[in-house]
Amino acid sequence: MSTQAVSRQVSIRNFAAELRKFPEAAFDRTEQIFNFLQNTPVAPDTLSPYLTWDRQHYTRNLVDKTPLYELVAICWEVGQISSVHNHRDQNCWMAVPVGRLRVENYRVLSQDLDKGTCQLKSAEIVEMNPTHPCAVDPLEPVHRVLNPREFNQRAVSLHVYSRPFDTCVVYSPEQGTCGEIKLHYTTEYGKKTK
Ligand code: CSS
Ligand code: FE2
Repeated sequence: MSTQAVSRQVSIRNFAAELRKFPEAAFDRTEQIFNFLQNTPVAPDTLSPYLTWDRQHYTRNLVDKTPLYELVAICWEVGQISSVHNHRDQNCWMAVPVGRLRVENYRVLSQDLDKGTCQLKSAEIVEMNPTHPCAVDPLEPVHRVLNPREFNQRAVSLHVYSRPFDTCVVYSPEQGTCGEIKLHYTTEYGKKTK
């Protein structure tokens, strides 16, 4: 029999309220917020105002934003994949209250953003699910997230990005190219973005 304590689920509202209590210093390292995610699973039924689905692309739904971080709910249809990207050398934590997701990390061997060229090498692969959140390694921050066909279910992830960011660098490991893109929200605080 498992003796592991099962953490009680909290509403996304309480999760966001608790996150707001952390001091600035907590967002400069990964450990404290990672522990918070690990100990504070979000009840899936409370996420409904933030869930939007699009067959063409995963959706990005803003839940909360402060000068220190943004909290974004991302909805993944079966088979959807993010580009290979970085987080602007900032911190990112992810929890997966619904379904499972795979994170594939890459090592950047070289990068020249002005020329738009790069060399990437595949690194670790980790799975996230309701009991396994993850923190992006600040030393190896390039990755993609995917909801593989074989998982055969929709997934929802919660992302804490510190600081808030609206651009990132995307990479094509096969072609050895990279470039900056702008990020958009599908909904903000439960309402469609204009
Ligand atoms: N960083 C991607 C999602 S995968 S972590 C995004 O915000 O769109
Ligand atoms: Fe990411």
